[in-house]
Amino acid sequence: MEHHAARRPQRRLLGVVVATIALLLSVAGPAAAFRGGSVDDPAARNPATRGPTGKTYLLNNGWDAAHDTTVVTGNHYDRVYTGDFDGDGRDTVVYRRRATYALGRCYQVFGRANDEAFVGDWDGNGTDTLAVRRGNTIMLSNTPCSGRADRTITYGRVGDVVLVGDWDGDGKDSFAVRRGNVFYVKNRLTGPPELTFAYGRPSDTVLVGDWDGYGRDTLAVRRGNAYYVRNALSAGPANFRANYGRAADAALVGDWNGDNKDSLGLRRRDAIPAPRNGIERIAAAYGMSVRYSPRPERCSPTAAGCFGLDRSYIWISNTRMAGWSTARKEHTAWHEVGHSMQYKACGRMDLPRLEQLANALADALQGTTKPWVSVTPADQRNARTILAGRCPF
Ligand SMILES: [Ca+2]
Ligand SMILES: [Ca+2]
Ligand SMILES: [Ca+2]
Ligand SMILES: [Ca+2]
Repeated sequence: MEHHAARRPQRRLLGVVVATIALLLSVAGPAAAFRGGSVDDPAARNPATRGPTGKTYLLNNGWDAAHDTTVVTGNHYDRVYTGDFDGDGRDTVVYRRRATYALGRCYQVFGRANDEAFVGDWDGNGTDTLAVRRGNTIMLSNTPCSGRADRTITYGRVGDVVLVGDWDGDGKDSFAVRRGNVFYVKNRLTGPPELTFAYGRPSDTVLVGDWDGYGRDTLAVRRGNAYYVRNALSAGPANFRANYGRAADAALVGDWNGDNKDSLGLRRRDAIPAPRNGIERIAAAYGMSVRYSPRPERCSPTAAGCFGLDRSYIWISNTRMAGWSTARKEHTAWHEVGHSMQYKACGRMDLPRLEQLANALADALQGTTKPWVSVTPADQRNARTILAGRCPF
């Protein structure tokens, strides 16, 4: 279709993932690191316990039911962002490991592992760059691939949900704070909010995008697989509703084809067969399935179960587990889930006391009071830090 809006001097946009339910939100508090820029799912603000999984991204340039592009990137447990990091007018999906961001043109090291990260075009030059938030301080970079912040500002309150968008269409992104279903929008990086309005419900997932291509970002809310899109920053009915994907998909926002209109992308995990036992149910609750190995040495000479970043399943040896109690087998499944949380929280697997910490996580997830053999109080403390969405190392 002919595109009639003047081409904006840039593209903003980003959006990050997050999905599903948060059983453990109560331990998360406001702390955790990661909702990223323009998508906020209140049920999934803790990146370690309920961050989405999958490495397949279905990008749709319109609002029909069929996606236009399939992208596979990163591993199943990476945290991802979207943005136009090379300034070609198209957004791409990039992943983050610890404080390193794989932006395509470079691996940018910026901020710290527990920082919340945002993507935006802060200076309006057409290229998105990163910002990180620590407490109520935001450090902005306008220099692609640089590890140094160009500007530091104080913004909102610790624990606020911060969104990014070009609210006034001047080509520069700025922030908004979400408190419940009230949005406080600023078009400059400092000063009081210029616009305050209510939209949707506090429990809604909110997405930010320039849906109509007129240059201004507005909101959409998601309920299940229904998206209610509004083209004005004000209370009022949705301009349109679209159904897309599955409720279990995590949503991303971007202008994938460079037509100046933002649309949806979905992060889809691999299919999980219907669980047939306790181990499979535990895995499924965290986006994984279970495969069985006839040989006990399948993963390593000592491994009973096996977790890998390159796979969306737990590998378990029935041979090795023969004669084990159900509780011990299920502990193994929780242990492997613990490994996925270690990675989500820390972005790496070469952590101190990796196996003992996974056992401490398994204990905590099961609500066990008696620690698993060789789990120390320090392991338990580190497990609590991970369950709160932060890396303890
Ligand atoms: Ca691009
Ligand atoms: Ca820029
Ligand atoms: Ca702006
Ligand atoms: Ca587009």
